[in-house]
Amino acid sequence: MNTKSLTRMIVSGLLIVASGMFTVPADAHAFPDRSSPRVGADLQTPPRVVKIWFDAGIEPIFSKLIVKSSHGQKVSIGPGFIPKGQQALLETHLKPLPPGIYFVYWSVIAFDGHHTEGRWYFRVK
Ligand SMILES: [Cu+2]
Repeated sequence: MNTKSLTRMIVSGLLIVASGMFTVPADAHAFPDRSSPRVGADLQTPPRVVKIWFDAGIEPIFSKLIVKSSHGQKVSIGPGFIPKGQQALLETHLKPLPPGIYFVYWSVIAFDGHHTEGRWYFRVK
């Protein structure tokens, strides 16, 4: 084997290793990383928005964020949205909230096509 073909073999081997390192794991579905308000928060001032930051990119058309009162009345405006320039932030605006407990329902499809959803609450004093 001459030097040229040996070099070619080593280079192609390195490329295979490199592409393996940057492969996104198949289980990279999206889970909440943090939120505003925080999960279970007791708030003196009613929030005007709810934001959830995810640990992976989410699909805009399939991702939903809805907030309901403890009586099941929807208090968020629209289905939730991903702000321009963001990939992993889901947000919704809220109607003015009287004191009470509010449930946040989220449902997203990650870029890998996997669905995750959950529910948490916060309280306005
Ligand atoms: Cu996944």
